[in-house]
Amino acid sequence: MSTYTRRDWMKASAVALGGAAVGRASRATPLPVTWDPVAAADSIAADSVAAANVAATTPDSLPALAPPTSAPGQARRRSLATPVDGDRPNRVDTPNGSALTGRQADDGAWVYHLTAEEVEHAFAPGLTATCWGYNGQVHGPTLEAVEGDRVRIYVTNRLGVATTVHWHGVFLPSGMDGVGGLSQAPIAPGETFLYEFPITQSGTFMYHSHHDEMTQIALGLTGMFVVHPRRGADVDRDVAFMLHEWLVEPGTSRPDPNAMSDFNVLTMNARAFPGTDPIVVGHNDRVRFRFGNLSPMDHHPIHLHGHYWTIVGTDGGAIPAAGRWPETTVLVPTGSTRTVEWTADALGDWAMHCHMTHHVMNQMGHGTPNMVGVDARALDRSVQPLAPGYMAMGENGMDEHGSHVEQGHMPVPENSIPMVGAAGPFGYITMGGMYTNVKVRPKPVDVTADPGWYDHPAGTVARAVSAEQAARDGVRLT
Ligand SMILES: [Cu+2]
Repeated sequence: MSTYTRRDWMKASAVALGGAAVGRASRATPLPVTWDPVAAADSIAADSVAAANVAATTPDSLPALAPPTSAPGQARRRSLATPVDGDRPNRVDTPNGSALTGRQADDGAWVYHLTAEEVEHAFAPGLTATCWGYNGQVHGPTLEAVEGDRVRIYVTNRLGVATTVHWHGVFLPSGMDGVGGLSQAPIAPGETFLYEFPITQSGTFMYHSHHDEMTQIALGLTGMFVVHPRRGADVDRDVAFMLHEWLVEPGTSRPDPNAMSDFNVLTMNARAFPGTDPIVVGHNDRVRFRFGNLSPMDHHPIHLHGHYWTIVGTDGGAIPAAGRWPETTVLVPTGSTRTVEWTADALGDWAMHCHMTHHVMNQMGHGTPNMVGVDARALDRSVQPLAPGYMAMGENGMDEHGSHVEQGHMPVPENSIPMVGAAGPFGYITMGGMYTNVKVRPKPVDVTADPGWYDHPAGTVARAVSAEQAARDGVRLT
């Protein structure tokens, strides 16, 4: 990534305008508007957009969701490929998502088309909801551009209400900034608006609705916006994650935008574990992870096991080398991006997750009484005649919930998933929500398919020991 100041941007814009002098006195310089967005938008009826050589980008189907298998070492291969639309090869993987790299118009501008619409979205097997997204997907596709591009982004509104799009972190003319009522008229249902601006920086940015944000962001109208530097060293893997939180009451089918604290579905690229695809990485690959957070209320400390990373950028740009530091956890504040880079030098299956423990739970009932340490058998016996199948949860913590559901001992409400996890190679993985597995494998590695669980070398797995074995090291087990 390169560092690009606002002054650089003004300079580049001035060059585009034919070399008008830019300096302190440049505030009066006209914005680099070389087109008439109002006239352009007026000329485009929503139904004629496809004919205007703009891609229709609704995917035919979302990537398949399959629950993990439990057998150790058993290969579990499913496609992790990210659907891409555009003229250029994409460089960023968006697990469980898609990418738009733009179509080049005759005048050299890169053309994108986003359609805001209602989407039936699967957070994980067994949990779907009616959300709002772009191009048939929650969240919208990752827009990829290159520093120096001129982008022309058509936004069609197929919602029943007005919307706008804000290009979060991107330098642009104020009138392209997408704040309904302030920067532009809201895009009415059925209308298509045109956003056009030069891209004069590189880094990790986002886009999201900026009209009735509370409702529209809560329902999913967000996406990542990645700008690659025109030149510079790159990494072997470049992966984008949008973090988000939702309230989907068990048995309901629409996220509740009024939630302020009791979120119960925590997602990476709009999937909750076990619905998240693992990230497959080649041994010793240089890897870049880009985290965006458009959760309504919460920050997320994202933690990777087995490695450390360096925090190299935010939505404000690249961090100078002298200001970088190593971490295993990066705090991604809401409304921010954080870009980290690391070397995948340790083979294995590594957890990556939000470290807020409630954020690695699925649809946890926060009204749950504290049953830890309580023997609930008598309670179960007295309630079961009234509610067959009733079982008090939580006397040993929450780890039993998912496995009880999986074994059929316990039902979950309609359209909900267990509070935790999925079967892993050694038993139950007691994590849900904002969790995924990072799988580092010897090269060459097929990063588009799940390689299954790691085959640990002999003697490298933690194990139970006898009192006799412990005694050899002077550890007395009585
Ligand atoms: Cu979190």
